[in-house]
Amino acid sequence: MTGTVITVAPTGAESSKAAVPALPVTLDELVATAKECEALGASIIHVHIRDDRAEPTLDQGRLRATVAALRESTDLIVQLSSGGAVTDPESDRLAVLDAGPEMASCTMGTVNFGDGVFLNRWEFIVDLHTRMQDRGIVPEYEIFDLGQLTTLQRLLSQHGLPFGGHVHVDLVMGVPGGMPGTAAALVACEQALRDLPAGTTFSATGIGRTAIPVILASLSAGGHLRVGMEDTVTYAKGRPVESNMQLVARAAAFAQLAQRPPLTTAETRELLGVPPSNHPAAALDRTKG
Ligand code: KMH
Ligand code: ZN
Repeated sequence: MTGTVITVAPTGAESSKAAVPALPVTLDELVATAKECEALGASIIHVHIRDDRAEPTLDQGRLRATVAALRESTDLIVQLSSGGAVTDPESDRLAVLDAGPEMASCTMGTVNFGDGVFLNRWEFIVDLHTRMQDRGIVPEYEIFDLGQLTTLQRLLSQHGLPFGGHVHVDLVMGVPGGMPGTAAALVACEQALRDLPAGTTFSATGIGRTAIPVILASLSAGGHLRVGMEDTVTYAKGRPVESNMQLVARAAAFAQLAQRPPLTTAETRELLGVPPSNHPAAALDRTKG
């Protein structure tokens, strides 16, 4: 078993700055969080951005500036969210790829999402997957329910492996409308993952109070971890999360206890088939359509 990939998802599109004042919403706040979390063991950053009113946005100029600033200040693998907010149109979500990230999320199906619907039609999924292949962007396939792993199998068999040839999925567990954040659900997914290409890796995140059970289940099943204020804003009963650092430090401590210490950014790049940051391919102009 390898060490642990820790992804930090610092902001998300759901929590408001008013309700969660510690949420990083400006570019300066995001870069500061990124540096702190990298120092504690994160190797990927899953990015949603906000506008001047701290509302979620997919503004192209801001996305490009964010990718540039994170690459300048950290060696983290920059993974832009193509999921956005449930209200974002497909065209804006596809255009996220124009900002030239090294990785982007790619969700494998429609799911009820609290009171909303997170829409991911088959044709849209294929469009995202094939555009990422063409542009040298490594996908992270987001899985909100067991059947979405079957959709991933169908996608890969009809449209081929992702750029880099390695398949990496993230189990997003405990969304109201998706699979529960339980060890049993994680094990069911881990079994289904065996039908995917050899070497497929997975991380898992548990929304809200499912965060800790999912961390423990994932580590013991050979999986990796995603943590951050996108998914968890309460550290323990009655204790709001103070910063993303707190969540990354806790994940890194659990990983150490499991004798699967956090992987460096270089090790994570190698594992997931993301070109090294000093490799000519890392400077590929992914912004061309
Ligand atoms: N904000 C959710 C509607 C992703 O980033 O790709 C979608 C989401 C998944 O967070
Ligand atoms: Zn997200």
